Amino acid sequence: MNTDFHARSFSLLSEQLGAKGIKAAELVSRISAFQIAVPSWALGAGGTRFGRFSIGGEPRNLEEKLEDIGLLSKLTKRTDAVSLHIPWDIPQDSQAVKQKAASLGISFDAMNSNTFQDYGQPLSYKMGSLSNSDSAVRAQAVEHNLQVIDIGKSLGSKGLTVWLADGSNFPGQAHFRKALQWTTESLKEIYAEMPHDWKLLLEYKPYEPNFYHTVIPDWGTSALICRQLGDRAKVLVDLGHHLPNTNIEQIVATLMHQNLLAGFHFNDSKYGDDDLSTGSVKPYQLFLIFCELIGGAAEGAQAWDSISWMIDASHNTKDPLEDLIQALEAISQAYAKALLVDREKLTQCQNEGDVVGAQEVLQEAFLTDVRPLVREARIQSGGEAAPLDFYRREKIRESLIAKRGKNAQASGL
Ligand code: AFD
Ligand code: MN
Ligand code: MN
Repeated sequence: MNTDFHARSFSLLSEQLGAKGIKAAELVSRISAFQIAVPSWALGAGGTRFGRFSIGGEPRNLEEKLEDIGLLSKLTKRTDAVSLHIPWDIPQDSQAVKQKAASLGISFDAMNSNTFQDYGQPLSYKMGSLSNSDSAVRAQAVEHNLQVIDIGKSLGSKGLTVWLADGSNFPGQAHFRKALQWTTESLKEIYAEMPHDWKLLLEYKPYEPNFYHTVIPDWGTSALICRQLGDRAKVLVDLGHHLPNTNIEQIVATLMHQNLLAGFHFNDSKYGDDDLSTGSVKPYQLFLIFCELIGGAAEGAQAWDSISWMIDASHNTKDPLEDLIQALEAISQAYAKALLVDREKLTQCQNEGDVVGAQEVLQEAFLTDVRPLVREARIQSGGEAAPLDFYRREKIRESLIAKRGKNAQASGL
């Protein structure tokens, strides 16, 4: 990136924004402060049930995953936390892992439990976990979540994300109400043991891996359960966990209205839980979600700092680190654009029924090229002006392959 080009584009944009009474310096500091956690499982090539294509140089263990996130943090200055998945990321020595992470400027975001696979535990989760009709399986799944909390406590995490694959594939297979009741009772046991400075992020998903029903299929069911657990249980919105054309920005507004938004798993999709790079398919939707977040926080619906931000994407085709560089950029751009919305004018248009005017307010912000702001935030924080160019110019993937091997498999199941 030509620094002179950046200086000129940043100064021109600052002037344009200044003419609207917007201080570029303030935007830059808000963008710099906005950090997004990276999931440990996104650092290796993803896969589908139709196969997985290794990228080479993937992390082989938790320490190497932390190194990759440390690199992302150094280049982009947009991430300072990792979200672990247990049992994929069981630390052999928690203190050593914590020290390694601290040396890289990485903290531990919410922990993710896993009762959607069998990994040698005594009782199978094939017919469900927290919702299983066998109380012994439910007890085992509760115990697993408590173990995940214990590991999280040793690392300094303050959150437990629960996503359940529980559901059924055929009509008649499950008892809808009993499955929901057992799930709620099991979550109550987990919640009761959770430290008082932790929060439970309850994730919903309409289908997959079960294709007839999922016990927690939507934001409403998650909210109903959270209400029965307590005020530190809130709803986690994974962008890919909605049926096509769902109005996600409305869900975000509704949850904030009840102070029930736990946070996000950012990704993008065309059809289902495709786990594509955030912002690669529906950037306008991502912008509209940030409009609700910024408006909701500004109007006191829910505090910005009470919301967790994390990417949850992983797929077969991109270099995982390049994918994450693009995702972090897209999230920062959507956030920056949403900060430009003239909310006073928007409210006036809404009150006056000026539909065209309201769209103009949103489009004015969305169509502003905010890359100079995001780049300035990166540079001022000591990051690279153009992280992707740097990553390729310095042949970082090639050096990871040389160090870790061509077909290293990310640790995980
Ligand atoms: C899968 C699920 C869900 C969960 C993630 C990590 O769909 O998004 O958050 O695995 O457990 O992507
Ligand atoms: Mn998710
Ligand atoms: Mn998912």
